[in-house]
Amino acid sequence: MSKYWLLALFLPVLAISVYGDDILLEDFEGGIVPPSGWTLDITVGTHTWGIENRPVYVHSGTYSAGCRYQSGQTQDEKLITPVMDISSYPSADLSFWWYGSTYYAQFANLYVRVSTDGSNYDDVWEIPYNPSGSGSHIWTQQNLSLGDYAGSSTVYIMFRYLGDGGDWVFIDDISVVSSNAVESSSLGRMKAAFSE
Ligand SMILES: [Ca+2]
Repeated sequence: MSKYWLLALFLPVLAISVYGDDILLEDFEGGIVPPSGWTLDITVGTHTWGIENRPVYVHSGTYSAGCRYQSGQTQDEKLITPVMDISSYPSADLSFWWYGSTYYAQFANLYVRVSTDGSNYDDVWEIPYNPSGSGSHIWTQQNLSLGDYAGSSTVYIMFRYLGDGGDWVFIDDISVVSSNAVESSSLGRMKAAFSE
C-alpha cells in the first residue's frame, strides 16, 4: 500500500478533527432576545438585553443583541446560554464579537462568566478599561478558552452587563466549538502509516 494512499485515507479524519464540532452557534438572526433555550435575568426591565437591528450595531446579518444604558440606575442584566455538554471533548473555545468602548467600560462593562452548575459563576473576561481611550466604538472579536471547564457536561456562559450610566454594549456571532481535537490516536495512526 503506497504512503500517498494512506495519506488520503487519514487526511479526512484530521480535517474533521482540526476544525472541531459546533457546540453552540448564536447569531441572533431569529430576531428574539433571549433566543430559544437562553435565559434573561433582568434588573432594569426597560433597559436590558434586547434585539437590535440598526446596521452599525449588528456585526453580521440583520440582528444582534444589545443592552441599553440608563443613568441613575444600577443595571445588572444577564443573558445566559443554554446548558452545554463539553465532556466528550478535550476542551472547547468560546468566540464572540462585541461592540463597545474601552473608555466607557469604567461606567458599565460586559463580563463573560462561566458556570458548571448554573448558580456559581467565574468571571473569565471583561472589556479592558482604557482611561485614555477615545470612547470610540468598534466591533472586536474575543476568543476565550473553556479549558478550565473541560470534562463538564453542564457548562453555562453568561454575558453580564453591569454598570450605572455606562454605555451601550452589543454582541453577535457567538460560537462554542470543541478544540484541541486533533486526536492523538489519529496522529499516531498516521505516523505508523508513514513509517511502514
Ligand atoms: Ca447577527
